[in-house]
Amino acid sequence: MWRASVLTIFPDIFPGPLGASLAGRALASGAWTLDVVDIRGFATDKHRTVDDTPAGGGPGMVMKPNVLGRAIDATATERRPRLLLSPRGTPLTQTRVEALAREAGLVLVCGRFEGIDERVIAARDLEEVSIGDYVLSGGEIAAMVLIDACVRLLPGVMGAAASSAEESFTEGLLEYPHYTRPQSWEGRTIPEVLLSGDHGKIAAWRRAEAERLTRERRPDLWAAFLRRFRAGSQTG
Ligand code: JD8
Repeated sequence: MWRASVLTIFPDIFPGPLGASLAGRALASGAWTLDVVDIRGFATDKHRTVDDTPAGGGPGMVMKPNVLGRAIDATATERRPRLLLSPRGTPLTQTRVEALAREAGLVLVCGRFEGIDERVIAARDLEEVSIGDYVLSGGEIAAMVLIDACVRLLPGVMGAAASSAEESFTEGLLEYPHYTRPQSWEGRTIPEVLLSGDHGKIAAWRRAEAERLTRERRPDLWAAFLRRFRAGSQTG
């Protein structure tokens, strides 16, 4: 069973959104397990201190290496990637998520404050990953994002319908627009072609819309798609 171990000074915020909907049902059904480790439990002083002032001076506080090191050592981390959520990490991609979902699970270290002491990263061989180029106040929400992305890919978690739709994003295009009843809402109607019953025409329209949206909104993805399309059409 896929196992996520999360090391955090805010254990109470888990499972949070991971306890609802698809991930929550999969958690309840035993498709994955979550074990939350309270880093503060490995502090040794009366005030259970986990942070200290930065060496060399500067703003904020830094997570202490000894406390965090003990928390990692108390977690059975063998056979699982040990990741540190960090804005300076390698950007997470769907391809990486697919690989992580095939592992036995993950050990996720969530920093707070200005970050964690650099020596823990080296000593416990933590791989830094980022969920995107914006600044969060800690690693917890990033860990939830990563877990959610992995859990929905676990065998039996998602329906067959959703899994086949997955292939289209892996193909590198944005999703086509979706509609449902009523046929007319606030004067806006569902595109005629979707009501035609012509499945060939519907598939072609959706494909054209996916390509248009990708071209308009994500020139980076569109350029990558065109490169693959050109490379792919040379070999068949
Ligand atoms: C972990 C502390 C805040 C980060 C000073 C105060 C991931 N994509 C991402 N953006 N931000 C994070 C992230 C931010 C974190 C921590 C992850 C721990 N902070 C710090 C450095 C600059 N602030 C993230 N994954």
